[in-house]
Amino acid sequence: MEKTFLMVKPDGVQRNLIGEIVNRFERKGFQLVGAKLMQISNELASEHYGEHKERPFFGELVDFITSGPVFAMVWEGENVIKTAREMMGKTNPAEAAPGTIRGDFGVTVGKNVIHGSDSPESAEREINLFFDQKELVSYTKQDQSWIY
Ligand code: RTP
Ligand code: MG
Repeated sequence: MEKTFLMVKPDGVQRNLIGEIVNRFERKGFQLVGAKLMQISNELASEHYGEHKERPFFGELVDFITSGPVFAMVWEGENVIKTAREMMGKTNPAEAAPGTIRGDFGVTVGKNVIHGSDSPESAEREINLFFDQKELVSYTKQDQSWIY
């Protein structure tokens, strides 16, 4: 089953949006297979955002993503990579549609609440960068007749 890497950025954690964001993906029907609150090192940030290292905002991006804890997650489901990107909205919250996470909670492009992998290749790379295989728990939903 397809997996993606999603991360509540430091602004989202500071603004108490972890629950809101987890809730949206759970209610959509995706399955959480790994999650942790963590502090990103400079090395990990530079590796994660390596594709942007020549861009003028790279320094700011690394400073911001290492400025406080993030909530790193792996989610599983059919077409989850693309659908999660759609649920996040456009990179610049000013252009993100209402109803999307960035459209509902973001204001500026530098602090846009959430990260999500943008392709199958980046999903695999980012999952392996942030998680050990043993931290991921894939499971089948059980017969729920015992839950009331
Ligand atoms: P992300 O990687 O964080 O999920 O965001 P994204 O794919 O939607 O956007 P991307 O092009 O990968 O940019 C990575 C992050 O860099 C910041 N950014 N700042 N100042 C600027 O013009 C600018 N442009 C991009 C954003 O925080 C973006 O999420
Ligand atoms: Mg990106």
